[in-house]
Amino acid sequence: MLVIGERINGMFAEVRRAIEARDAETIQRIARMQQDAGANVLDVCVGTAAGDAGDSMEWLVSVIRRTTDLPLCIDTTRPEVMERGVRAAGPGTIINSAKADPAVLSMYLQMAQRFSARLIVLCIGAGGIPRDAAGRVELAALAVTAALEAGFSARNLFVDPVVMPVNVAQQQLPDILDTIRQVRLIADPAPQTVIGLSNVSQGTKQRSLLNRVFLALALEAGLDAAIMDATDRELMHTAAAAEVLLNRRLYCEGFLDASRHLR
Ligand code: THG
Repeated sequence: MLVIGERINGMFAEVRRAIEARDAETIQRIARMQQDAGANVLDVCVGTAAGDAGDSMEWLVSVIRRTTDLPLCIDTTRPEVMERGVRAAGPGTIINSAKADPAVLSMYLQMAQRFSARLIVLCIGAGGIPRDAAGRVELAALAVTAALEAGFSARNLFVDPVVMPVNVAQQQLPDILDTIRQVRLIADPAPQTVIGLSNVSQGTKQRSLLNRVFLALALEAGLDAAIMDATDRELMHTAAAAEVLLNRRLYCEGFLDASRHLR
């Protein structure tokens, strides 16, 4: 699976302070820590940090770029902030994210093509987040159609079913797993799937346990990528073990010890 490290996000107080103080060392330390833990991509989100979000995004990306070559996942709802981040990050970047609304989608597909980027599409339409799997898959199909019509390979599209916290919308979690299962049937080649894993445990006490189990369930459903806490060793070991047990990765003695080096 593709592990997208979630920690460079202004949602975390330490990161917000580092952005506001233009403290490059703190950001670079968090970037290297996630890379060393096995992250394949780093999510980059300014969050609610004070100041101009575009300036902050460009600063974050340039600071991370000086310490690692990992692809970045530029996380913002604002197109002008997105463009500055994607431009600074270089090719292979993931645009995070577009809603499944035709006008928005078309604008982001063009941006992705202009910068040779991949694109995450959220299963959020004009009517918000659909309540069931069928509604989410319908939005995913709309996004895939728009991508193919624009000449954008479905392989470079990530569908995000939008994970809700278990204490807010428990009944939607099976629908999210069903969406992951069904998205691969939309087209051949199929779009990929991605989730914001930590959403599932927000506001709960057993965060790591809930994250681990939901990741194993989502991998069984066919998940390709997750924005997650790569520095949670138990979580990373769960991913490795689940991939072995699903025959996605070769079993060998000591695979848990070696799991950091296998991805
Ligand atoms: N889909 C996509 N992108 C996303 C999400 C998604 N980006 C943001 C988010 N969801 C994924 N990243 C995080 C990062 C942190 C947390 C959850 C998801 C988190 N933060 C602590 C909290 O809220 O309790 C912050 C605690 C602190 O302040 O230290 O849990 O779904 N495409």
